[in-house]
Amino acid sequence: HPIEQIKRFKNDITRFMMMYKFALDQLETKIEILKEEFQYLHDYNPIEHTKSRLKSPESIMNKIGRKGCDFTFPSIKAHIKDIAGLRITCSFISDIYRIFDMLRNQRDLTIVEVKDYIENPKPNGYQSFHMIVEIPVYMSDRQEAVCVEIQIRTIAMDFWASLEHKIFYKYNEAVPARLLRELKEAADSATALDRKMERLHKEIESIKEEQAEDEVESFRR
Ligand code: 0O2
Repeated sequence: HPIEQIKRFKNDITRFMMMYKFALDQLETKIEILKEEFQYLHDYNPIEHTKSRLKSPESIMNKIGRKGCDFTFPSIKAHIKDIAGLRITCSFISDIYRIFDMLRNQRDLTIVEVKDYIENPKPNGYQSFHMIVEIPVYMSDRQEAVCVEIQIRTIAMDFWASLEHKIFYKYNEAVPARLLRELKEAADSATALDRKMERLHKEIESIKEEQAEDEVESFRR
């Protein structure tokens, strides 16, 4: 019966999307653990904030159309790897690679793909560290390996990307040349700021280390 078929299809979509939600929940817990432990060990927090999102069914459909893959759940799962997305914002560039290393060392995570737009920024100036990871999700009747796209960036990179995203959509993708030029300049300024902040951060960290060593020394004497 068509009504029954529609009900079953709706149920399948909900379960399909739930799988991605569970993958995100698990990753967010992992990040929270890393954050708390790192704060305890180093008295410093490399993560400013995290934001997760599930791609809307409409945007999944558009991407299937663009990629030309089949409208079946296994095909969507195999071809669309950013249905679940997690964005991690850090203060400093070195934190980005530190988080990447911490995630890379987790045995239940498989790194499927890495795109380093910090080493190789996009021509428009976009910078961010992207990775696709696969995480096992255990459900009542099965286990699935689920892909999540993780974007790690600094506050300055995030600031730039959100403005660029707004402008891109406002002009319906046909952004005037002057704005594109100014956006590229703004991306260069963001890079300069990130580098300067990193340098200052390192300087402060080494002063802190020296002070700690002095304290140990005076305690010994
Ligand atoms: P949304 O709404 O953020 O999800 P692929 O996914 O591999 O088919 P692509 O473009 O090769 O496509 O993936 P890539 O380069 O890893 O980029 C995917 C995501 O990065 C985008 O997702 C954006 O979130 C972000 N991104 C990439 N380039 C830019 C850019 O030039 N400006 C901004 N602001 N963000 C960018 P979606 O699906 O486009 O959108």
